[in-house]
Parts: sequence; C-alpha cells; structure tokens
Amino acid sequence: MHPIKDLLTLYFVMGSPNCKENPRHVLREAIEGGITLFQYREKGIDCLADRDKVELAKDLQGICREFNVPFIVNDDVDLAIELDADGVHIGQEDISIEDVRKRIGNKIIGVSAHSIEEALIAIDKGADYLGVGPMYATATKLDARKVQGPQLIRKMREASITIPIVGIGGITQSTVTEVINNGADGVAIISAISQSNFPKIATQDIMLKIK
Ligand code: TZP
Ligand code: ICP
Ligand code: MG
Repeated sequence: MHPIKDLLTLYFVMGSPNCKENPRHVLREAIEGGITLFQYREKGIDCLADRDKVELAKDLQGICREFNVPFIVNDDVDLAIELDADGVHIGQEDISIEDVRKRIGNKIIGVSAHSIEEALIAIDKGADYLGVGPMYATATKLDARKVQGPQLIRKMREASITIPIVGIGGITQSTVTEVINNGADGVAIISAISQSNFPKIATQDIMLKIK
C-alpha cells in the first residue's frame, strides 16, 4: 500500500444517508473521478444497521478492491475486523486508540482531532493520521464541533506536528486549495461528492485543484 500521506490526497467519506443515488453507484463514480481512499461512515437519519449495514459495507469494499482503493470503516471496529478492512477511523468520543490498536494490529487508525492538544494525545497513543475539522460550516454532521478553519492545521504544523493530516468539514471545489496550502496532506469530503448530480465530475474537479 502507498504511504498514508499519499492515500489521504482525496479521501471520500460516505454512507447511504449521504447519497442521492445508490451508494454503490456513487462510490464507483468517485473512484473513476480519482479518489485515493474511501471511508464507510453509516451515520445519520435513516442509516442502515445490522445485516443491511454489513451488506452495503461488503459491496462498497468489493468495489474498492476492484480499483485498489483502501477501505476504512468509521467507528465500527467489529465491522472492520469482520470484513478485514484496511483500517478504522474513530472520534474523540469513541473506543480508545489503544484498544483499537490491540484489536486491529498494524491496520490504519485515523483519529478526529479538534485542537493541538487532541492531536498530540492521538499521536502519542498511536494514530496513523488525523482528521482535523470542521474546516468550514457543514450540514452533514449535525453534532459537528465549532468551525476551526484551515488555520488550525497551520498551527499544528507550526507546533511541529508532522503526522499525516486531512482537513474535513464543508470542503468544496472552491476551498480545497486553501486547506492544502495550510499544511494538510489531503482533504476528506462527503457532500461535495456524494450530493453532486455528477459525482465523477465533482471528484475530478476537486482533484484538479489539489494536484
Ligand atoms: N467530521 C467533521 S465534519 C464532518 C465529519 C464527518 C462532515 C463532513 O461532511 P461534508 O459534507 O464534507 O461537510
Ligand atoms: N475525519 C475523517 C477523515 N473522518 C471522519 N469521519 C471524521 C474526521 C469525523
Ligand atoms: Mg465517531
């Protein structure tokens, strides 16, 4: 697998509540458009549970495997282990990083961080990358923290934090460049891709702004 920094370039995050069409179709389009990493995040209104969640996860993982795009699971360590996913992304409120590491070994662990302090703790406990945000206002995560802006990533870099970082939250075609210019290795995006009428074109547009 590529170094994590390179995988983070364009990190697409989604689950069924984020999509206007079948999530399998949306993921295929996003992959054709050039995403470098995918996170299955089945959260929000009308989200799937139990066997339905597992079934969709397996289908999305199968699509990722066809195209060699690594597959990360949000929060659900059991699901990640059941599917032999490539990693897990956890928030500050979720299971501890040490416990995840014990359970998934050397697979990828991503952690959400909203301050320099949270970042330093996550690094100390063995995170492989950080998701830092929200960069901008977002309607996708109802319990999102207050907007931090790309300046938070700049401050982390000034504090000598060198771990791979993606910005997340409200990032669109028009703000990708600002996030990268403040020190992010990549961007994590839900709605600018999943809610687009043309997810492939939306993804290509975003990628053109990064490269
Ligand atoms: N964590 C912080 S903001 C956010 C998550 C999962 C939502 C990102 O979604 P969008 O649609 O890209 O703003
Ligand atoms: N960052 C990333 C990469 N994914 C998430 N689900 C999140 C923060 C909350
Ligand atoms: Mg979480």
